[in-house]
Amino acid sequence: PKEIFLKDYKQPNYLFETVNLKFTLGEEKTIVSSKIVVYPRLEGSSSPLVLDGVDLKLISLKVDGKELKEDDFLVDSRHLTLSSPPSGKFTLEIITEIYPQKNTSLEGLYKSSGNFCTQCEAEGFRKITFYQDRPDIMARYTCHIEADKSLYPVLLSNGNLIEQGELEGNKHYAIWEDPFVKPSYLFALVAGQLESRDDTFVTHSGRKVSLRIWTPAQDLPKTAHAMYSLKAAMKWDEDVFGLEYDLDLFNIVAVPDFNMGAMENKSLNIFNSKLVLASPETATDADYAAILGVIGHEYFHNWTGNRVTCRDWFQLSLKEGLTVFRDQEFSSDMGSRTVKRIADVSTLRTYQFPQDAGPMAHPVRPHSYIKGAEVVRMYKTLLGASGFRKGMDLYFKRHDGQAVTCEDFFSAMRDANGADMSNFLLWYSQAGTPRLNVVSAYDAQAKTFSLKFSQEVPPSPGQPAKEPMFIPVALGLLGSNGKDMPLSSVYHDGKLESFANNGQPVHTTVLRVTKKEEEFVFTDIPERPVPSILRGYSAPVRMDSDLTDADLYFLLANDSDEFNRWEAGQVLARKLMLSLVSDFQQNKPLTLNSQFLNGIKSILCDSSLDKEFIGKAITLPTEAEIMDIMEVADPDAVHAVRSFIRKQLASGLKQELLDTVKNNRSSEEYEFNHPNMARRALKNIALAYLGSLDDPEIIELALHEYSTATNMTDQFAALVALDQKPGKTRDDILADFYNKWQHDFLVVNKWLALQAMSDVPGNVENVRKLLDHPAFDLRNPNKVYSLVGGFCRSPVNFHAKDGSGYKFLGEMVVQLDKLNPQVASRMVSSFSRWKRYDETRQNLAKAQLEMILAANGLSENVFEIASKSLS
Ligand code: DPP
Ligand code: ZN
Repeated sequence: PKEIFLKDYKQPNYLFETVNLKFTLGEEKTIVSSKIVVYPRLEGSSSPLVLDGVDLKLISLKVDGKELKEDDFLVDSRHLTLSSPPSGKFTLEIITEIYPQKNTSLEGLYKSSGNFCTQCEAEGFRKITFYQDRPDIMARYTCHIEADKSLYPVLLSNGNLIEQGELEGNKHYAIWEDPFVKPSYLFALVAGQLESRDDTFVTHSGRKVSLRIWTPAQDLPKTAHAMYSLKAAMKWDEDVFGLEYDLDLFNIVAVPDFNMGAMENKSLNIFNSKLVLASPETATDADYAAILGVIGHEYFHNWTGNRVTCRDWFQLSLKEGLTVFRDQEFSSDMGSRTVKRIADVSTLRTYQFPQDAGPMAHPVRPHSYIKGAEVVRMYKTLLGASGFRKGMDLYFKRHDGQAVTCEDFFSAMRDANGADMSNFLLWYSQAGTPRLNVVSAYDAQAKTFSLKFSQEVPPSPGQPAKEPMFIPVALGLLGSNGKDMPLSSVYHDGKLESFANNGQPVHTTVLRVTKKEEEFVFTDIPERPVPSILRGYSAPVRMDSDLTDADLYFLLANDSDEFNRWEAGQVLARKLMLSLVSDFQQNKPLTLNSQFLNGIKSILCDSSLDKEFIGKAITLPTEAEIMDIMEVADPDAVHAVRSFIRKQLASGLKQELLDTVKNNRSSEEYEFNHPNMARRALKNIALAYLGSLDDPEIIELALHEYSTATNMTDQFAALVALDQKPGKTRDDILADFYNKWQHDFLVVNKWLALQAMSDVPGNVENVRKLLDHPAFDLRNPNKVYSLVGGFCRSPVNFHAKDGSGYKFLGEMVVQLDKLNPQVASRMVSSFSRWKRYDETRQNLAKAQLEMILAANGLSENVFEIASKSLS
């Protein structure tokens, strides 16, 4: 396979005006008839028309009503080429046969648990019919579906239902028409035995929209939270961005077999059931929060993705970065902004930064979701909320109905604000995480405080040398009383800028760091301040500074920016963990300094703080985060050290943790609201700490919490606490949990994941046994993500020095690739960081990658990741 580059983009020679699809859904095969009105982009030009098509059986091909002769076209395994189509506008009619029942890739049209559904992003439509399957081909669609009435009573597609009726032989049909132009990746079809939860939403301008969430009948009671989330999202997008829904009907369908989380098909979102179905008894607070965020995300795509779409797949961040940012903001407004920011930054550090530093490093363009959202956030940081809104308004005004690029988004932001954002676009093209170093100096005589920034972007594959980036640094200065000092002015670039704000004191400012090295000197600073730098994590960089431990403890106790309070604790924890890792590697005894324990204690016992924030602030950085900042990642040492600190904190703060558990139990009914969730979160983090102790009293406590829990959040947390120690109690409780919940596949997936992620020595054998458990099925992505994906997240077992973990993953990837290349390629990416480990592990992982690459009939998805990882 040949790699495709952004610079190779060419406008299509032919455009499509209308697309009429007809599906005859059957048990053996499905017939797809497609009638497309085609015209050349440039009048009078003639060139071959090349259509994409994979795994299709061509039955008939007509141009302007006439069947084409064999010499007039060419079909190979990926394309259908018409060598000399008519020179003007013409009608192309194609009939193909497909086999959705045999489609285990879950791309294109497939059958899942008895129902038909589609997944077309990015290139699934070419598995349905021959088409120019690229996002810059936007057309108006109708979709006619014909199927057995008893097996498939519900027939759905995009847009409005314009006709339906009965047919002979117990069949029926429905015709859907989508008035908006769309690219093929947003096409969707669903047919099956489904029922809906119905509601309505009246838009700002008075349009009454029918909302329907479709699931098998028995799951309907579990869709209440999804409906609540949808209505909240619709309201929020009107309030914050002035964006209204544009049709009279909005459908969501939940399916159990789905490669990703969800898909924003125009007016017919298709979701992984995991992100729709919830009840207090079966879903945790984290599930509820994820549902809120993803329902919002897919809904927000209606404007950012669907009305304005991507020109090509290198522009993925145009819709994903922007829409992830929008869903983050939505969740922040619905809960705690600081806690949401902390959670998002942790994700960035655990998943994105490691990738940025490895062979799979790529810039925001083509396809980094989370970093793309950080880039959008920086526009808002630089332009302010109202400037950002102006930019969004201009973006829609200019590009509604178009397929555009990241530069178009940038231009709208810049032009709407007349802003100078010179090298900001580098965020889209330069891969790697910038390093920002800060050195401070106080001049008591001149009463100035200087901050010297220097930045560097590490080399990445194909990009050996980098330019300096445009880094917005939000900053405040704390006085010795712990309060923010008012900022009056700063010298920079030979100019004195004052922070005038209509006579109001300014406490946080945003510095624009754009050069390799540059200095900012604050004036009128009466005493040496402690700087709070990168407030709210204003740019996705790795920052080093000359802040002392004392400064960090001071920020942890006092910073008015809650994010940086948390961050100060994390920096301290990272330093501590790295130094203990080095002790561990030198066989020195490990000890925990009392200052750290006291810092955690004072946060834990500070009743003025938000409980969810406390939970975050007493949680140590993940093992993946620490491995990412080590010269050579040492999973055993990192795991030993993190477990050691957890245990020390648990024994040193046992009473405080016990009190936290007792004082935060809830007796009332489950509610999804911030205070209740925060209380559960804190209680359960305390319980998890306690679970690290070898203490019969704690086992009693956890068993008590388990048996008295009235919701899944509390029940699962108790299970997690008990899962930490191998033995009979653990085995019994895991068996009990399965017996209770075996009828509910979403709960069973939690049970699989918990066991897969376990640090119990030699766990690979248990995981292998679970492959044969009736609860497991290699064809269901969620189960694979739980069991195989979960296993790869356990540093000790996945990276076991005997190679057993790598061998397991190698075998799984080869098996999975035959069924579902997308799922297999997600799994293989756990190998992509193999060079970060010691030589023994490197050789073991490399051998598995080579074994995978040597496998017969390897998919392109897996080939790409495995070969890039090795290069
Ligand atoms: N476009 C899809 C989404 O935004 C891909 N997972 O969720
Ligand atoms: Zn998305």
